[in-house]
Amino acid sequence: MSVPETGDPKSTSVNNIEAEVFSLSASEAEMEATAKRLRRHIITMTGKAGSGHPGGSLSAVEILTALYFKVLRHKPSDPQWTDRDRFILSKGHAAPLLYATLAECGYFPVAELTTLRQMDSRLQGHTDRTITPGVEMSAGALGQGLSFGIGVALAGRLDEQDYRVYVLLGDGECDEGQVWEAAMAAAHFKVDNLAAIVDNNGQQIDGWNRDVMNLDPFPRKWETFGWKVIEVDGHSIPQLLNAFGRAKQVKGQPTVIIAHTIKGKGVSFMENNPDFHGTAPNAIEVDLALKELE
Ligand SMILES: Cc1ncc(C[n+]2csc(CCOP(=O)(O)OP(=O)(O)O)c2C)c(N)n1
Repeated sequence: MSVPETGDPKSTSVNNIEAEVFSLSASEAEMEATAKRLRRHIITMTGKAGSGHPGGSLSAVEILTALYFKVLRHKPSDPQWTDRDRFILSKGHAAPLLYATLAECGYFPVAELTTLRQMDSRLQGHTDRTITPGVEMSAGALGQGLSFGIGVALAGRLDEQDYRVYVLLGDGECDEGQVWEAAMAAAHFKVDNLAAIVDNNGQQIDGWNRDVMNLDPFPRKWETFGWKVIEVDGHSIPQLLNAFGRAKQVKGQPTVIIAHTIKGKGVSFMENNPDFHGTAPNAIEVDLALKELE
């Protein structure tokens, strides 16, 4: 068994890294265990930093677990590998989740996670592709990732490469006009090597989307923009894996997976609580959360 040079062997051993190309053999039980570790990392990292975005990181844990531990073709020892599938985090404030996932895969040591948001750390509050191994797009200004992903997908088509592109959007982010311009373009150009995933937790920075700017009827909007729509329970790894498999079969149009999730999922006092959108847990809350995540 070979573990990527940059990784922490203890944290990656359960993920069964057999070869240079990241293992696709993680079992459902291993992925559930990984998801719980990711949640613990998110709590620990944001708690230590005293700032950050735990709510929208916790809601997308299973989405990233399914992608990074089963679906994506990627190589943690070579983040720029030309043939890699591309994962683009458009909702860049969920950086703690992406960093935790990349560390668990072995892109950099798990110990580095506690440097979140420190001066000179590679792990800043929002993603920066120039400093963090495995990060594909610098993000934080919402609304841009789908456009970026279409460009990456079209480049792959022009270069006759068979990689696939996955873009994770927030549902509140879909209040941004640029998302719909991108949605039109992806359908027009029949970008079928791209799948968008919406972390549909119903909330954004100020509360419920339906009160801030209602997106309903959300699936129908995507459909009428020319997308294949798949709806799943975004906390069910089997449902997510099934959706990613179905998306690969879709030809001639892009696919959106609307993943129904709960903001703050896994920590009782954070669930559906917009107070934890952009506020870190304090020391007492960290202890309580970690107990719930044992
Ligand atoms: C262009 C832009 N406008 C405003 C913000 C401030 N902001 C940060 S997160 C957020 C809410 C995003 O909601 P959603 O996409 O649903 O994220 P989630 O609930 O999944 O964390 C807002 C408005 C921003 N980052 N970028």
